[in-house]
Amino acid sequence: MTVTIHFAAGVANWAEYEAPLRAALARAGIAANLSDRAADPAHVDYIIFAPGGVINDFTPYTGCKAVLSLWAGVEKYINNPTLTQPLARMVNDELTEGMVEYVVGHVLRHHLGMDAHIHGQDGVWRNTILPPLARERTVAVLGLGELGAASARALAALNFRVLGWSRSAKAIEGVECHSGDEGLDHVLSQAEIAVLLMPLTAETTNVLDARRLALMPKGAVIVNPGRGPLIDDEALLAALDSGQIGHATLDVFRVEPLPKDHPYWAHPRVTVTPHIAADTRVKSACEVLVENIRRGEAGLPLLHLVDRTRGY
Ligand code: NDP
Ligand code: OXD
Repeated sequence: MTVTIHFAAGVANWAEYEAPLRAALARAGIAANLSDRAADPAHVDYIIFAPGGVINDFTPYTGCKAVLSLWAGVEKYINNPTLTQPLARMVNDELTEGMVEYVVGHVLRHHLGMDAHIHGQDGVWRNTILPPLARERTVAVLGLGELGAASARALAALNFRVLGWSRSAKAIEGVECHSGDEGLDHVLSQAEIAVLLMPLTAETTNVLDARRLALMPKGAVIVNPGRGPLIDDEALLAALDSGQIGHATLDVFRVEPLPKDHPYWAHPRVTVTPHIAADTRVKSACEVLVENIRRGEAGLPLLHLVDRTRGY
């Protein structure tokens, strides 16, 4: 039996993915008709997809057993009314490792006050302002899913006092977990550094608004590798200007690439990283895609299915 797979995740991705995907399918013993062009949509068994991919209307894909996303975040197409097939998002160890490294790196930068030494080599021996130990620093991780939980654990392993926040209640060793609206206010009011790792949904849009930014300790730092619209940009800029927020390290934005004239680029208290916090790495992504195809063909539940009622 040959499965038909339509790779609809863009030309650049096809160039990178074709060979490793064919190799992973062969390793799994799956005979596949894999193409970036679907001759007959009705006969496609699986669609591999990414934002900016070539399909907007999934209706003709009447036999499609699943849409497999190359991205972890699915907000750009979860609300496409024609996408009724099971939708699996990308989760894999390398994606998680990349995010943990980004989060730990940027949290340590702010915790240790590295900028003062990197940018301040002016011949003055300033040895009086020392960072506290990590155990004396409170870091909040908002979103305790695949990426947030792993990041929270890594920060806890470095001895940070880690507060976590998620939609449903969680128990993670070394992390003080909270949920619900009151939980968020409680967490933010103590967060010297807050890391945002929620998905973008109707509920999480502008979750960091002016009121919540004002709850944070003065000079607090935001690290956002989640999604741009989690933060009210106007409110953040005002909070940065007033010093209420000491710095924001932002990887994701409402419009990407971030427009050249956006105030974030020139703001002295903002670090822009160009949506590079955690890349989907081809080899490990292919393993997950192929495992899901194997499961689909074996009648087993697919991994990492998106729950459309939750929106992520
Ligand atoms: P998960 O779905 O595994 O985790 C999401 C977490 O957010 C869960 O803990 C969930 O709560 C929580 N959450 C969702 N809605 C709410 C809410 N309304 N209130 C409180 N908590 C909420 O996602 P991942 O960890 O895999 O990824 C998180 C996001 O990271 C992605 O959606 C994407 O936007 C972003 N991302 C960014 C990348 C980058 O390079 N910048 C790379 C990859 C992902 P609960 O546990 O209760 O469900
Ligand atoms: C993703 C991302 O969602 O890269 O995978 O942001």
